[in-house]
Amino acid sequence: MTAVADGVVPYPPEAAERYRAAGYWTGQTFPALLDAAVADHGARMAVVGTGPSGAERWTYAELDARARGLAAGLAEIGVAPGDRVVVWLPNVPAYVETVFALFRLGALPVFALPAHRESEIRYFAEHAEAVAIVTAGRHDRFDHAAAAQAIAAEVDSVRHVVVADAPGAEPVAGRLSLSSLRRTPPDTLPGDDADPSSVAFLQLSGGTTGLPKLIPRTHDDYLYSVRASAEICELGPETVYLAALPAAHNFTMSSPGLLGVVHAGGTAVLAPSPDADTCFGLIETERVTIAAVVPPLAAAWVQAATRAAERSRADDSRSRRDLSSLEVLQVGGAKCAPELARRITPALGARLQQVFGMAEGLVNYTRLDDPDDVVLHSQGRPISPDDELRVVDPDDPDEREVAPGEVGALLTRGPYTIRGYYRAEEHNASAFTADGFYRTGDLVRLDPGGNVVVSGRVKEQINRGGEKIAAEEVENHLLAHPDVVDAAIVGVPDDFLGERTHAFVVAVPDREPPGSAALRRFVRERGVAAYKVPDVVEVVDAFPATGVGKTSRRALRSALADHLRVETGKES
Ligand code: OOB
Repeated sequence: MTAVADGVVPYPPEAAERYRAAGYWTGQTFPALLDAAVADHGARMAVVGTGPSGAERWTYAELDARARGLAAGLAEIGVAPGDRVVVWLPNVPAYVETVFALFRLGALPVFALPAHRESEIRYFAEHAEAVAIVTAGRHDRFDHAAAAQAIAAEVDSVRHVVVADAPGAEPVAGRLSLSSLRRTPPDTLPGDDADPSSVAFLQLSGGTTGLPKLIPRTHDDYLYSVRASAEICELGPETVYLAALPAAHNFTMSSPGLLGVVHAGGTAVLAPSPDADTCFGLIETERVTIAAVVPPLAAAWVQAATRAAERSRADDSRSRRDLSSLEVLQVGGAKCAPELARRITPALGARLQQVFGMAEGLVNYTRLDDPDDVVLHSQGRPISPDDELRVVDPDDPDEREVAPGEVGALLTRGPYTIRGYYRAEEHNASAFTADGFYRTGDLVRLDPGGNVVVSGRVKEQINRGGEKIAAEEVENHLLAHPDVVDAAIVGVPDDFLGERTHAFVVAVPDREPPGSAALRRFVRERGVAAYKVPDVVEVVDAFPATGVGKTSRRALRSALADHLRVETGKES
């Protein structure tokens, strides 16, 4: 198996030196992060959530004992330092335990989302040469464990499927139960002396091309962003953070997220579902102080709180959830419209913080003491004084910067932004500049205070309520259908999601064209995350000519989007 470092573009030595000298990279590792929390806050509550055997509450000392015990069990079945392990779990306490167990072992989590399906997980396992998949049993009406077993049978490197189940559950052939792997916690484990400049895990990118990319993050770079985020968001031991979005997403993990909470010695509450009912209940009972959501979820929470307020005015006997502990609601992952932003504090009583980040690195926050205008109309400013942001003319081959305040494509480089995707030499050549700036694909302008205002994107990706869809990936799935000769996906403005997907398909001539429902089913049955299944599939005779000679996919998609706007009269 290839060592992970082989596929990683390292930070240039002089940049690394500068980031160390500036005090950003401190040499802290993930095991050391947990050690510090245990030393300073061992008896405080670390994780609250619902697992397969019901409610769980673990202090830092308990979390650590579990993680060490599981690390020992994983070592026993042959998971070794440097090995990659796909973590495909919903928001359950075992997620936190597994991630820290892998860190303790010096093994690298490969983070997958619960919504991912066989097609994505198989690719992550293959590309990372994972030795194991840790997953749940049935969740969200889908048998994750059975899918993981099918993948293990196909992918040579995958030797184990570990399922987070209730202790004492019936054993199933071909699976290991996570609870049966727990051993007496040993005192030392290989990850305890991990090299802080080495890669700690592989995170996922939404992707713009056929396949999602893996993002290698080091202990040094990632933990700098975690500590600095915790400070910007004013986390402390009294913080109670609600993880409403998937725990493995970069926002939930580190902005400041679950890891920021560990750094601060606070409590992380894992919501089994993001809906307002579940989350409002948890906010009330756990006295949650901060939560992170994507814009459509913020809108759903605002609506639910507003309705509850109206009901309680009409009928005093109806009980209304007490959300008064909630100080901050972070909104990010997709653009938060000012109209939505304005409704948040009146409805939920919490301050709004906008977060514009990316798994590749750069994260921007509006600060908690920013004036309303900044909080409502911008996506904030970078974490670090050494985050370099260049706003360039997207049509200029020399990528010259636009005039201050003008809209352009955002390029960035800094102490926690990667220099390349994992094992993706060809893609890296276009995704990064020669001097190491990441081409984010976002169109932005900077206001006079240095705050970023996101206005659109140049990348070929659809942002469906924070869930990222690479147009090409879905087109390839449609093209696999025997009756399809061409396919193009465009984003259509949507009041709730920001964007939804519309697929145009050209069918094989002289045959009954496949119906829209059949094509959607076809994509779903290829085992992709449900959010990637096109919302609408439209079969057309031919694609419009784009007038650019050799058809560029981008020109084609934009022509189709224009055609849709004319048809529906809807402006983007
Ligand atoms: C977060 O990370 P990813 O990797 O899922 O997606 C990154 C992309 C950005 O390049 C941008 O296109 C979009 O998501 N985005 C936003 C946004 N936040 C992210 N677009 C407009 N406004 C925003 N506030 O989505 C992510 C990672 C860490 C923290 C927060 C979000």
